[in-house]
Amino acid sequence: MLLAVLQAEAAVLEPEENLRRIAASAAAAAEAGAELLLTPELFPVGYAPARVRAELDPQLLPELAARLAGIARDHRIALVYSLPAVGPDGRWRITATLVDSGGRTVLEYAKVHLFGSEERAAFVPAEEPPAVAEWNGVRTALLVCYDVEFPEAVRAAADRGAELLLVPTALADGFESVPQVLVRARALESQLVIGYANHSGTEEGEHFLGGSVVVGPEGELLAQAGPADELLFASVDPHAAAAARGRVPYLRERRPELYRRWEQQPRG
Ligand code: 9EE
Repeated sequence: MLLAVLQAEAAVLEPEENLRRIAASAAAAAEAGAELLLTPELFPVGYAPARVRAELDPQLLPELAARLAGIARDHRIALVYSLPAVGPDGRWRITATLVDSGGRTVLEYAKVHLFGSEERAAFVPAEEPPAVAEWNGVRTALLVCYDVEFPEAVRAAADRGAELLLVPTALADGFESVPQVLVRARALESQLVIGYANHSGTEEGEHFLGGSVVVGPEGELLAQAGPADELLFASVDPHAAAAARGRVPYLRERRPELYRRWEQQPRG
């Protein structure tokens, strides 16, 4: 199956402009035969936690979500988008959503590991594990940005059966090792496909790396973007995760009960 990844600079607090960009990318991706378009963290509102929290009217969020589902439906392509969400507790979280090509919600996830003081001032960290749902016959899960840098988070998705992990991100310049080393290692150690979609350019003074990747379950690069705006495509084998798990049984042979006991042991 063909996956598309949008890497671009978002306009901070200009959702109309960002939705136009997503719609144009969805049209181009569908035209090229892609079944899914993955977009970066908070792309519809721009990656600017303090300003988004202070200036975005949360009443706009349901309408933005409905219009993003409409983009998926109009172009007959599944879409992963990331928006802020206000919980019943009134607190803001960073979320990601997968809608299918009919605009129906398949998965929702809220970011568990917030990065840095600005994110922590604007949002609260969620506590639910990544859910897994079947999308186009592939067990799929979502994480957001910094979450994927923690092996435990990816393992939690793999342990629930995920074979495809889709990750909107906002990674600054200078952190090449995250897509090139950590994301590839996460895919190899948990034996799944990872799509990692970053911003490029500059938003609110922050320079983004670009360098979005799609990685296979042997840690191999299936596609990688340069530093600039790009619509990246990767052909993904939906059976590759099962094949890798057949060759090396990490998931079956790990010893979680033992690791839990190790964690509970006093240490000197
Ligand atoms: N938005 C984020 O969660 C950014 C994570 C960046 C972590 C890193 O630079 N290693």
